[in-house]
Amino acid sequence: MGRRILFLGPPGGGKGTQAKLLNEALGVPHISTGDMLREAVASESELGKKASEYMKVGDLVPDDLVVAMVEERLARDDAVCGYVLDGFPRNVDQARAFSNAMGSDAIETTIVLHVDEAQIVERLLRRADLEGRTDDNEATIRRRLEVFRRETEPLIAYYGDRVRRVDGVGSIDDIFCRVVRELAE
Ligand code: B4P
Repeated sequence: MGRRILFLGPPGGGKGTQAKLLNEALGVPHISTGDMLREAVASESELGKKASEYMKVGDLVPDDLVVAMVEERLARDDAVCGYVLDGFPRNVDQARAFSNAMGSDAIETTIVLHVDEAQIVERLLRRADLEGRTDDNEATIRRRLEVFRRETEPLIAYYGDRVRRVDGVGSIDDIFCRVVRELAE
């Protein structure tokens, strides 16, 4: 099983949830650009100030900022044996920049989680109640879904035969079993 894995899916599709489980199972770092950007916003760094204006309306943060952030993270020792990427690359330009910087096999397997739109909105509104994330309101969720369809879905064709499709509806444990099964094949 390769250890350079990308989770791709709509907002609320369970990428972060499944990527964390896989990172524990494989012992390679979980690299979530969403988490990294939220930390930058919370610390009010220069990157955070720039990212915040895009994130609060549900748009993607500019590619150059995100690509530089990921390259810096992957230069750390713990990523030498692999990584679980969550939310990056988010569009074809980021994927090309990543491949140019890290090599064409920098992603061995892409797991695509499928969840219908009604369930996504329900999950994210529930998270809004629990965690208070400012981008989990209905207008921003709709915008993030639109951005996903336009910018991120084309990555499924881009990664071609490296893609494994997984049904993202059900219990978290059941979905994780499906992910592990796909990676084992
Ligand atoms: P992300 O942090 O990636 O946010 P997300 O798409 O909502 O996914 P997340 O991982 O948090 O949620 P998950 O599906 O696991 O991005 C946030 C913003 O950051 C973007 O809009 C963008 O502005 C910016 N950004 C991030 N990466 C970028 C990049 N590369 N380029 C440019 N901009 C970037 O889970 C959602 C909820 O569902 C959770 O509450 C979870 O508990 C629940 N859930 C999970 N599995 C479930 C299940 N099986 N059943 C029921 N609920 C479940």
